[in-house]
Amino acid sequence: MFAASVVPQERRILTAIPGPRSQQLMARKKSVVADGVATALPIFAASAGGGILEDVDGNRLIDLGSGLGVTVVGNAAEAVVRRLSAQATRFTHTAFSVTPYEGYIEVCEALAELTPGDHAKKSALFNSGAEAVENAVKIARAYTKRQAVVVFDHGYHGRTNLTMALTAKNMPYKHGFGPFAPEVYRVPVAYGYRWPTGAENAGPEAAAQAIDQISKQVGAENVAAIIIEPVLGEGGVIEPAKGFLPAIRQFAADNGIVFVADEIQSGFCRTGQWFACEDEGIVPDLITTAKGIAGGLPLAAVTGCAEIMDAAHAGGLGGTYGGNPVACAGALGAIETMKEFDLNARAKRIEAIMKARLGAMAEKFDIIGDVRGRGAMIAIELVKDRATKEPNPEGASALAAACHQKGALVLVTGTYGNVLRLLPPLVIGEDLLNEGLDVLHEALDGHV
Ligand code: PLZ
Repeated sequence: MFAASVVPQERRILTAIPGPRSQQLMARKKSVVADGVATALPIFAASAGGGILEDVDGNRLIDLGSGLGVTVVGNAAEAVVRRLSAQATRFTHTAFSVTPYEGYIEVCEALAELTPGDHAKKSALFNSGAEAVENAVKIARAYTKRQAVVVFDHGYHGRTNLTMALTAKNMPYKHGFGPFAPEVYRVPVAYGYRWPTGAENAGPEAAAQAIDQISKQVGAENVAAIIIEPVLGEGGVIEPAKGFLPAIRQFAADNGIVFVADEIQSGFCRTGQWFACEDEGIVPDLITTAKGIAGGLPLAAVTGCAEIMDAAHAGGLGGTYGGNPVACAGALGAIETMKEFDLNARAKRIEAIMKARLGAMAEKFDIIGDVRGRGAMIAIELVKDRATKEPNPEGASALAAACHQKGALVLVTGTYGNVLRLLPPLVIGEDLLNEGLDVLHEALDGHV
C-alpha cells in the first residue's frame, strides 16, 4: 500500500462539477483570496491518495496532474506521512542556521548519492523551486565572478523577480510586474515539433544558434550560468532534440560557465530516471530540485560540485525555513518510496501505456499535432491545422474542461496555451490510468 490515505481508487461523479460545497467555498474564496491567485479547477480538495483526488462534494477525480507535477509518490504516501508525523511530534522548526538537525544532512547525503556524477557534491536547501533557482544564480555568480545568465525560449523558472526574468512567457507570469532583473539573456532551444527546418535538424541547428548568440551578443567570458530544464515543463513538455543538451553542456565546460540543470519538474523519477539529464549522459555543475523531492512538502535544493557550492561565503545562503525539519522528513519518506517501489520503472510503464493510447488517438483526431514527453511527463500539442501547426489554445481549454466534467484532472500548459499535459502520480493504478485516458478519448470525440 503506497498511501496512508484511504481514498477508494475509483472515479465517481456525484454532482455537477463544481458541486454545491465547492461553489460555496469558491464564493468565500472570491471575497478573501486575491484574484491573482487563480485556480485551474473550481473544485475544493477533501482528500487524495494513489491516483484519486476526492472533492468536498464526494466526487472522485482521476489525478493526471499531481498538483503541478509534485506528488510523484502520490498524495499522503505512507512513508512520507509516517516520517513527517514522527518529526512533527519531536520538533517542527529550529532554523538550520541557528540550531541544525540531522534530517537536513540526510537529505543532502541522498541528493549527493542520487544526482548525476560521482564527484564530491554539496547541497543547500530552500522552500520553493524559484528560491532554488535564485540561489543557483547566486552561487554561480560567486564562483565565476561573472554576471550574465543565459536561459532559453519556452523556459520556466519561477515567479520571483529574478526568476520572472528567467521565465520566457509573459502572460500570466510577468505581465505588468516589471522591471525585471538585468543581465539575463534568452537564446533558442531545440523545439523539434516547431523547428523551421524539421525536427531532425533541430538539435545541431538550435545549438549552433544559441552558442553563436551567447558568443556574439553576450560574450562567453561574461556568462556565469546557463540554466535549462532538460525537459521544458511549463513551456509545453518540450524535450530538446537529441544533441542539443550535450552541445550546450560542452560549450559551458569549454568556457568556464556553470551549467545548471533545472530539474524541479523533471527530476525524481518523473521521466523514468532519477534526473532527466541522465538521458543523454549529462552531468550538470549544479542541479535545482523541488516538487517531487518531498511528497508535497515545500522543499527545494541546489546540489552540485562541492567547489562551486562552496563559493558563497558563510552566511551568504539561507533563509528562515530552508530545509525545514518536517519537509526534510517528508523528503526522506518520498525517496524511500521511490526506491522501495522502483518508481523509475513505474514511470517507464506509464510512458508505454500513455504513448500507445495517445498515439492511437493522434491517428483518429487531427487536432493532435504532436505526442511527446518521457516517463510520466507526457503531453499532446493541439493544433488547428496539422499543416500550418497553428496552435489551438481554445481546443486545449475545451478538452481540459470536458475531462474535468467527466472526472479526469488534466493540465493545460505551453507557451501558446495549446498543450494538454499528463503528469500522473507514479503510483497510479494501471486501470485508473487507462480509465483517465478513456475519458480523454471521449472528450476528444465530443470536441472535434
Ligand atoms: N522551475 C522547471 O516547473 C514550477 C509553476 C506553476 P516553484 N512549475 C510550476 C505556476 O503556475 O506557478 C517550476 C518549474 C521549473 C522552477 C519552478 C518554480 O518552482 O516551487 O513554483 O517556485
